[in-house]
Amino acid sequence: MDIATKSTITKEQAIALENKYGAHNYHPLPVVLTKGKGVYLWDVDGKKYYDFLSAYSAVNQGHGHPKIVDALKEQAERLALTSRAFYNDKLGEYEKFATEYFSYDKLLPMNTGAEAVETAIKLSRKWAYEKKGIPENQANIIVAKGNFHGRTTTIISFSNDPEARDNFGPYTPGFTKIPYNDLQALEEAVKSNPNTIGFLVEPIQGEAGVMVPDEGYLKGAKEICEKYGCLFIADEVQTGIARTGKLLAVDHENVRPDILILGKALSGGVYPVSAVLADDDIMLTIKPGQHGSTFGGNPIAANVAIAALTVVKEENLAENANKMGKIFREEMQKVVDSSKFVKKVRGKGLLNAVIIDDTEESDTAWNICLKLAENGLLAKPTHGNIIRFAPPLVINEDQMREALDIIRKSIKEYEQENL
Ligand code: IF1
Repeated sequence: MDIATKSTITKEQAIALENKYGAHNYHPLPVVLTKGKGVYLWDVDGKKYYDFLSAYSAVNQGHGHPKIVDALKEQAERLALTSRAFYNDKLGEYEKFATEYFSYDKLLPMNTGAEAVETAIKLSRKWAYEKKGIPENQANIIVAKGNFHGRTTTIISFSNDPEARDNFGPYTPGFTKIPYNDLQALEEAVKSNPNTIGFLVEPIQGEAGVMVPDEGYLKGAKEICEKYGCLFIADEVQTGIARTGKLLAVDHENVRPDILILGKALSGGVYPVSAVLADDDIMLTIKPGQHGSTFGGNPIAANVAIAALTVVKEENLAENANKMGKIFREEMQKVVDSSKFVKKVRGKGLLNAVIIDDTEESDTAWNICLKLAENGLLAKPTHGNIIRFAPPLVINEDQMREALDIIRKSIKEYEQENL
């Protein structure tokens, strides 16, 4: 099957167009992609790559999955959007499907991850004022340093990344930052402020460099929340939908969040679909007219999400992520042991990072990613010395071993050129 068809414009033209007419809010690797299938991407020159980013874990089910694409096409042709001013015949079906799938009473549909995080913040505040009796405008949410929850003004207000935050103030109050992976800090923060209403956390911090917390952290955090009557709010936008080897990353510790935030791979990446899940006691505090979105819960999103979640179960993606992730870390650990240069591999399932022995400000990770691209594998640095490796979860063992060959070869070449 020759999937790569010639693009109508060249790589240089495509990059020049973006540069001239697009805002400069990204610095992409100089690769111009035109096609994707499964774990592969093709650029405009027909060069084939392993996709080891998966659109930041949105494409867990692989590019162009026929079931998901069909769900998109069929629904687009039948009915795309009604707004929530009227009922549609797909949303309820999806809500039933997804709430049974994740075991919650209710689902609130949105589109992007940031919107879902915003929704969770609003929902927890509403609950806190109306059920917990917090005095007006005093609700406080605890977050972890190094967090990444999106790009809206409220969300960047509690980021500590200067890039994400600086010169975008004034900032939204009502958040307290504590160190990640520190239960004592969490308990002290909760105890010291009686207006604490919840703890918003990524089960593995993505942007921070795939920071996997100690075993027991999530369970401990949930217990502290329970003890003090505040909500455990899990942002599984990146870690959810089988990425870490379980359906949800919190499943590794059998923790059930009070509020669950999903996005990205909830649609398999073909359409922006996000959601907040919670039980009635919390969810029903938001009444008609108090929150919503033109596109949230549209029939395409609903149909696509059902298909995307079905694929995750049918193809045992969590189990495969677990197996393939083990092979990845085992093989990369050998590289770590034999290289002066590669310091560490860490991660869970197919959300992994390799740390290069260099400073955060260096361009080493970037240069290795250029080398990887040259050799046919796409990955993206996070910080100057960390490379994230997160292929679609449909990757098989032969593909994983071939990808590892490319990674080993690229690191070796880079070392030889730079030692
Ligand atoms: C970009 C990182 C990944 C997220 C979590 C919410 C959102 C995200 C845990 C918001 C989004 C993205 C967005 C992307 C970069 C990226 C990212 F490098 F910043 F950390 F995935 F690893 N919660 N993550 O990771 O979801 O509104 O984007 O749909 O370009 O900003 P969104």
